[in-house]
Amino acid sequence: MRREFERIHGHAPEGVWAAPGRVNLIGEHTDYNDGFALPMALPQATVLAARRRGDGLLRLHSAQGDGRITELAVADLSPGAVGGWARYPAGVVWALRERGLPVGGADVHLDSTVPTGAGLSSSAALECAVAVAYDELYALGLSRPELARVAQYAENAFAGVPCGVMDQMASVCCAEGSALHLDSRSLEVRQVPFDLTGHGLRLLVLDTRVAHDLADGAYAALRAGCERAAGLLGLTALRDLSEAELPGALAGLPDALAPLVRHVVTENARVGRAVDRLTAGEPEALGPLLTAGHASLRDDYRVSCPETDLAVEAAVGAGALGARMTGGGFGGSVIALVPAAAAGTVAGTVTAAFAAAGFGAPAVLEAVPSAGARRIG
Ligand code: GAF
Repeated sequence: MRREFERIHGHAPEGVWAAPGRVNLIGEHTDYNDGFALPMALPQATVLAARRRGDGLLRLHSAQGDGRITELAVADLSPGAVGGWARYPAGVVWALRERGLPVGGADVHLDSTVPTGAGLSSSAALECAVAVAYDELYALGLSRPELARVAQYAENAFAGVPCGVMDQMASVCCAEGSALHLDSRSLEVRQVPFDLTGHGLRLLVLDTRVAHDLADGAYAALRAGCERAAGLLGLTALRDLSEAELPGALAGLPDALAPLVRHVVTENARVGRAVDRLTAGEPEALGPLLTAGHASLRDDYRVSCPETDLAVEAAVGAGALGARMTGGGFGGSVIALVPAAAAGTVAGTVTAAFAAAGFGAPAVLEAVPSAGARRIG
């Protein structure tokens, strides 16, 4: 990264930072309902080398870009003014300034191993890499939740994607060897040890290669539906509805909203059960919770697609303890918790099932609970 930075920008960087992508074990579409989630960071990350500039220019280069440097005047950044991948890093610098923080320009070189459009939070990784680098370069002293909020604000208000805060919190707060129990209302987090190898398990990521795009209207419509339901129920957010209160609440809701509420409430409960199982040292007991979570996303929340449904069904049929889509949905990736000895069979069976259905071959990765955003050089 240092050599590439020097080649591109003509001088040495002040540092190199990394911010990971994530998979979410359970707790999907709960974050914007003030609810709970249990993500873990991936080894795949966005890496960023940077050096401050005194002239107020932000000069961005990406190894995944077209080779050109995107040059932007920090003082002129405004929502809608930047397109493509550069809107994420530029959005973070804009969001920091919106907070009244004294940030200026920088030379930046980026490289990423997080697959894009796979539901693995490549955009959050990009935002969080910029956020942690700027925090250190400009001595801002922001807390991890504050960095996540800045990155989320950049995505919401600058890039125009109405996401919740889970992906950014995962990227900045996760720790190696653990999943992150996140309360999206308070932004309190707890590291929950997730020892896969010690229990003879592996967590496969089956990327269906059906590109999902959170900027399209479906995510925003679901979010609006949840907010409307909370309003009708007289609640601040659906997080405030318990499983015991659910039947009564559902009876009074329009047919279009009831399944959304059922998903959110049961999903929050599944997060609690998953944390209990991990805390008890029984990671294999996550399996049925994952599969139940998928059924809820498929039947109630309706964000799965034929490829993710087939990956779950084939994985479980081939010996996975449980499987579910992860992330926003409408494509993207499935996670499958598998006994280590069955990993090859599960991956092979899913690939064969895709071929038989006429789908393109999925990409198979392994999820290893990894470190959150940090300086690496
Ligand atoms: C996407 C969003 F960015 C998250 O905030 C979250 O809502 C997730 O979809 C669904 O759980 O990753």
